[in-house]
Amino acid sequence: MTLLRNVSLIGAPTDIGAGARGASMGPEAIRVAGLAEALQAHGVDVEDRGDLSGPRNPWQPPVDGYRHLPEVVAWNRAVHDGVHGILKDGRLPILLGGDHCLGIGSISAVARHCRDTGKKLRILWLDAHADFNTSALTPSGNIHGMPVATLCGFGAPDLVQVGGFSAERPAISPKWVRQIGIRSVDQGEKRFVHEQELEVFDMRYIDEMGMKHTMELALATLDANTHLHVSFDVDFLDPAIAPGVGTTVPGGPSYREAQLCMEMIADTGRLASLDVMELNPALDEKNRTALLAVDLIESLFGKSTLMRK
Ligand code: 4U7
Ligand code: MN
Ligand code: MN
Ligand code: MN
Repeated sequence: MTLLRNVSLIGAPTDIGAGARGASMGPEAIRVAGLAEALQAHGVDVEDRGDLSGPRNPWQPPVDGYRHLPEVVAWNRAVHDGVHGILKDGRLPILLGGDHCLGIGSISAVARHCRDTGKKLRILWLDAHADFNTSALTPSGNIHGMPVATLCGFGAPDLVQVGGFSAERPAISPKWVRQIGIRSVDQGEKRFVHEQELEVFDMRYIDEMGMKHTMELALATLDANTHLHVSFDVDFLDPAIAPGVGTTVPGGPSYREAQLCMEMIADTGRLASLDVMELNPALDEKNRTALLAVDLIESLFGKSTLMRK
């Protein structure tokens, strides 16, 4: 296995794009749950670059279909620069969110890095939601429901342009994305997902075909030149095991299904960047969701492979 063994943590303590307050406390909760120590115990070199900073959450209603657009832009520029700096140093960034609007900054940095280094980019989007809304489609105006569409060029120009991209030359193509665990998609959003031919392995698919088959398909086209980015929205998990998120949707992957998902990603040896998003300690119980996230991230870095050998 050629897993990158040099990891840099970077926190983005904000809930600027979310519909509930509290994801701003996510980075510290993950640190308290022992992420750095757990990865170090598996032989990973871990550096913590601390937290980025940005505007406070003014908690205002949407303007032209977006809540807090200027603040979301500022945070995403900071995340882009932070993540891009880590990649340039040859390390694997783990973005500690923060809400999922920050996937725009993180993945635009990864896309820029892949373009500059001639790597093929694959994005696994682990989430209960497709996050494919636009300002015209959104029922809430919350930008954490828009990052995938924005990265594909369908979003506010200031966000589409993070990382030097444009609507004509967006950061990513829908073809590079595999969504897993999806079970809540808004009506207009659903039409747009089909129109753009996003590859979605929803919960119905996982129920019928199993997580093993799902992950085999989702990981099928990786090769030695692939940069694999995982964007892990903690609401991917069933709320019975992961209550500490702002947007729970019942019927998510069980503990073992989630572990298998992470283990199969680890087995590819291609993981090169990671987002851990939407953890909301204000809604958690004794940090159990953060502890579970750490447990799953350990599997993503090969914990169970190590146990087998
Ligand atoms: B998350 C929602 F309407 N689709 O757009 C919206 F249901 O990052 C939820 O995946 C978005 O947690 C959830 O507001 C965004 C809603
Ligand atoms: Mn979600
Ligand atoms: Mn999400
Ligand atoms: Mn959420």
